[in-house]
Amino acid sequence: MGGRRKIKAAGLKIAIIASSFNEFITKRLHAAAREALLEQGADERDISTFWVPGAYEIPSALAAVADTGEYDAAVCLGTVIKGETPHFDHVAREAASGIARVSVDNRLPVGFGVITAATTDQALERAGGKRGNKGREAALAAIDMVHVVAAIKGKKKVRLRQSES
Ligand code: INI
Repeated sequence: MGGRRKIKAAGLKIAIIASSFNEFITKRLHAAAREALLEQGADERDISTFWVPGAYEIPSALAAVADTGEYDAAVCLGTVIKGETPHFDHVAREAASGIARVSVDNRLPVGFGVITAATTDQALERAGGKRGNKGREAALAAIDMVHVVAAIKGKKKVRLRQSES
């Protein structure tokens, strides 16, 4: 991800939904997502993590989170690896489309941090390796979207991005 404007997570209540399948990778996404939220000013007590069995279960947990009406944003984390099962395509598709649907239907800003990769090595590259960390990216996107939506509702003009480098 390129430059990032100053965004703030102070005062935001954020749910992280993470799937336990391929947990050794998703844990890295989770650590980076939490770190990004805290770095952006979120209070530890305002971050709740809910672990689900696999990526397929993320949308229903996200719907439950949305139903509470208590969260400003959510971050969805998971790792789907093609090598492991022929039903990779179903899991990856349902996770992605379910997350998008729940997010849009509930007007809940959600960061998408579900890795879909052909191999474990490719997944690790995206979980803190040479291709960054999808967990961090998703956390920053979620809080970014809280501010974008607020600006749209307030009809304010905002600069969405500014270069850091
Ligand atoms: N779940 C994942 O999160 N990642 C995977 O790679 C995966 N594969 O490959 O099977 C996976 N499957 C489990 C699925 O998400 C459900 O938990 C399971 O089908 C029970 O509903």
